[in-house]
Amino acid sequence: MWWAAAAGVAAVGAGVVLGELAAGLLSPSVSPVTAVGGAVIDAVPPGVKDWAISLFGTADKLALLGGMALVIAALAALAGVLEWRRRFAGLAVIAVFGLVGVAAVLTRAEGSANAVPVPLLAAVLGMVLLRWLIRRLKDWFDAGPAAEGPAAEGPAAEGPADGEPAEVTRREPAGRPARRRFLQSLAVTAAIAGVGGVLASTLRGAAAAVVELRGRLVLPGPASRAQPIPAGAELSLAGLDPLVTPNKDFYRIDTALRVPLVDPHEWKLKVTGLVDHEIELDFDTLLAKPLTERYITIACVSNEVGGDLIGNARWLGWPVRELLAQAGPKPGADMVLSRSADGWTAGTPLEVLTDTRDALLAVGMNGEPLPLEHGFPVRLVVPGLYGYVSATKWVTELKITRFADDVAYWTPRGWSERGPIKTSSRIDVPRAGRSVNAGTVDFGGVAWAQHRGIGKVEVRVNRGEWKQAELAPAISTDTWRQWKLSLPLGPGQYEVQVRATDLDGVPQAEERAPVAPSGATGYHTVTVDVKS
Ligand SMILES: Nc1nc2c(c(=O)[nH]1)N[C@H]1C(S)=C(S)[C@@H](COP(=O)(O)O)O[C@H]1N2
Ligand SMILES: [Mo]
Repeated sequence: MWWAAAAGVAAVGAGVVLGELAAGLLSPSVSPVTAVGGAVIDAVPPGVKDWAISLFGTADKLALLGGMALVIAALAALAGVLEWRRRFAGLAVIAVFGLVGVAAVLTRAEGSANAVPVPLLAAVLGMVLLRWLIRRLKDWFDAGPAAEGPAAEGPAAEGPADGEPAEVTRREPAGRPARRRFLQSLAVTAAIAGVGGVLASTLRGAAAAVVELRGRLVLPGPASRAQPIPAGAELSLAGLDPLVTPNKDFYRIDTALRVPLVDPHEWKLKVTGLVDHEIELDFDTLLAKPLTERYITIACVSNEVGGDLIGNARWLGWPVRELLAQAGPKPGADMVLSRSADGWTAGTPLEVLTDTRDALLAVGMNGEPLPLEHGFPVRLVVPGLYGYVSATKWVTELKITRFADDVAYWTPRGWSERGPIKTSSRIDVPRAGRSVNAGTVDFGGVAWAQHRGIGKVEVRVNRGEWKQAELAPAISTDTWRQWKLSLPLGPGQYEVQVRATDLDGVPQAEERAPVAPSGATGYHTVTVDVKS
């Protein structure tokens, strides 16, 4: 029993620690353990909170974490014992752990969707390890009277074990290998927990420092305010994505296995290459510039037709064209190769960064400093281009160069050198796979053609006539636009399609194309079941 409890503690410990490690890599602002702790703090009645603060003072957080460690260890020991007694009983306890973690991460405000599966991962690891250890323990036990019995040696130090096998200490070698195998497995699991714990806390410490700097940062107000959102731009139709995407729901795409942790005080942006004056810009200098605030919808080239790798935010930043004007690009230059702290690069046409559009060296997203996952402290946001050729996060260098001389990260990997966003539209209501009642059926969604603007959205049923949808007012040509249309439909199954046309009168491409090399095309098509 004691060995089973030890197995529980080691297995759950390794799972929790690996979960912390995964979270530290994927989403440094969210730790499953801290999320659960935060949920506990929020849930505890004020009286208890005051009592804890008066008891522990400034060590209250440490006390909470210590208390959580004790509770987790106790439950883990219980899971071990239960699993020893009855297969799956302990695993069930760990599964509940995992679900509590998911719930905590989901409800944390600072959360990011990336962190949600992490507690589940931790739980699965804990379950696999526990199952493994208990199987080895059973093997030892089953080696029968020959074995020294799981309770014969080690646990004696921890108190008398009431295991029957302890009495039967016939010292035959048959049980030895099984015993050794169990102890080795337990040691391996404990080592995973130990090494993982050291790595996780190192990572967590570095992340915590940057998270704290970000938390203390107060961004200046904009010199040029965001365009007001016109009345009616957000349609009231349940199931539509919000017009402005909250940061925690914003899609995240990058090659960074570990989110770069950039201290804003150490951040510098170098402007190099074919310029009259090289520039080195630091964070305070950047914040002192007249900043522009704009709603801009960014999208990923990997967004499938109907996909959700797109989001609209209110960005705050310094127009890149002003920085480039100070640097003075030399004749012949046609590309800006932007580089991130972790070495990723994007190649953006120089003309796009010097024309009148609001390409920003952004520091703010929806009224906050950039989230770590979205490029803290500084990133590029360029209306009209897919992210892979423009939206460099954690940006540290702009090299003015020529497409003939430099290649960006994705270009040799099967993606086109230039990446203008293709006019597209999506049906969000009714949600796929959901059936609706016959009568008047509401359809709705979004359409985008950044920097050209959406002029028209049409819907057709069963390849019939295109019917014009109602278009919500646009925030600007750089943002997506919501649409809706009500159609009378009797019972049956229907194929519904949408297409958008930009303000130049060019409709989106009908021909289906995959995401590579330059973005998917084709009409978003959904099948709708109408019930009588
Ligand atoms: N440093 C860095 N910046 C990057 C990327 C990357 O891999 N590394 N990916 C780009 C891609 S492909 C997209 S679509 C956008 C996504 O930005 P988001 O994660 O803030 O939504 O970031 C861009 N900026
Ligand atoms: Mo992307």
